[in-house]
Amino acid sequence: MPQQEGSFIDRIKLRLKAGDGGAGAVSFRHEKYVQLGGPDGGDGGKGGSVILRVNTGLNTLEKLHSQSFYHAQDGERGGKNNCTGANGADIVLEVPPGTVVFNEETGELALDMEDHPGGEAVLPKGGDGGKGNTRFATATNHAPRKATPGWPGEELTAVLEIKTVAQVGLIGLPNAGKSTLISSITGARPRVADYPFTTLQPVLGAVPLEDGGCFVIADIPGIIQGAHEGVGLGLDFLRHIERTRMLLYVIEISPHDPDQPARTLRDLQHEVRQYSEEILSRPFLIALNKVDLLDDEDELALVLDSFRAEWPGLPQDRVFVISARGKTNTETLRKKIISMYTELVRPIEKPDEPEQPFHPLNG
Ligand SMILES: Nc1nc2c(ncn2[C@@H]2O[C@H](COP(=O)(O)OP(=O)(O)OP(=O)(O)O)[C@@H](O)[C@H]2O)c(=O)[nH]1
Ligand SMILES: [Mg+2]
Repeated sequence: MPQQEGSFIDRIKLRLKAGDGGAGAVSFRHEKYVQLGGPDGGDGGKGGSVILRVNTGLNTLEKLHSQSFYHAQDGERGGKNNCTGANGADIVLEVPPGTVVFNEETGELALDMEDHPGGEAVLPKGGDGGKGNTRFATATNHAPRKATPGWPGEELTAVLEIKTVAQVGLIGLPNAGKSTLISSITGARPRVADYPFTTLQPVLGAVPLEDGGCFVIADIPGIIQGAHEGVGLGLDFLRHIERTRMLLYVIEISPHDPDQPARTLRDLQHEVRQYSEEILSRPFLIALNKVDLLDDEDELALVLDSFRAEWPGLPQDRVFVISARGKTNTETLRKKIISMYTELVRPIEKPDEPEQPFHPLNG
């Protein structure tokens, strides 16, 4: 997965204006001995469009940020001799995969690049050219003086946002070991450090599947209590797990407070709920990380007891005790993520026995 240096910008506002169509021409042939020949005014050219094109090597909107107004070229006027005016040139804006565009005035979704498998979409569209007077010649009117102006190009004040394309999302407090985990189960190599908010932009790691396909895990910045009120980096980054099918909560085990992990999960889910009930209701796994910090099995037993007391209905195969750094149990977790994901995307074979939807246990 591409990781880029430079500033990460995942939301920008741009004024986009497509080119106007050129006007049709009013013109008459000049022929020897004929004072006024027939009409020969050509049509105007089409205005250029603004085209959004996915570049899979990008993960930021930074480059588009250098300008706030993009104007595709207008079409040229029609000419004499039935010459059609030249079409205006399109403008191509390269965007990262998963980019969505909102109409700033209405707030409505104007475009999701994921709905365009070819990776290209037109928004806004250039205006058609006007008609030259040749087109208005009739049996009774051989010398029409009529031509039409070009159509105006569409315009849009657009908000472009990246909604990362990933199937599994990591959620956890800062410093919980999310980036360490993604680097131990995928090829991604995000920065890992012993301070909160090391990760400031989504990092993607691909997990290959046996059938040759793969899915993508997204590591996002940590969220903390009060994030929905803007504490820490806020909840905005949850946008990058909106497209996921399942979540993996990464929770640090505290050696001296066995009840902490259960409280942390509750807090995390509370924050996710403020952002989206729907995301919260997605299937999830829990990785209790940094088990190496515990002195012995008894301490681990206390943590698990407390977790079970707080979440009595939680199936046991959803909770993994791991050390992301020491790679303890990470392979088992990786296999579970793969099997759970595969199960989720598999077409339902027995329609009379639909799967029960998952619900957060405290919901
Ligand atoms: N002891 C121990 N330390 C770990 C383990 N996993 C991660 N760490 C350490 O915990 C610290 C934070 O790890 P990161 O992977 O950067 O944590 P993060 O959740 O990505 O943090 P943010 O990006 O700030 O949200 C680093 O110093 C890691 O080396 C583990 O299994 N055991
Ligand atoms: Mg990180």
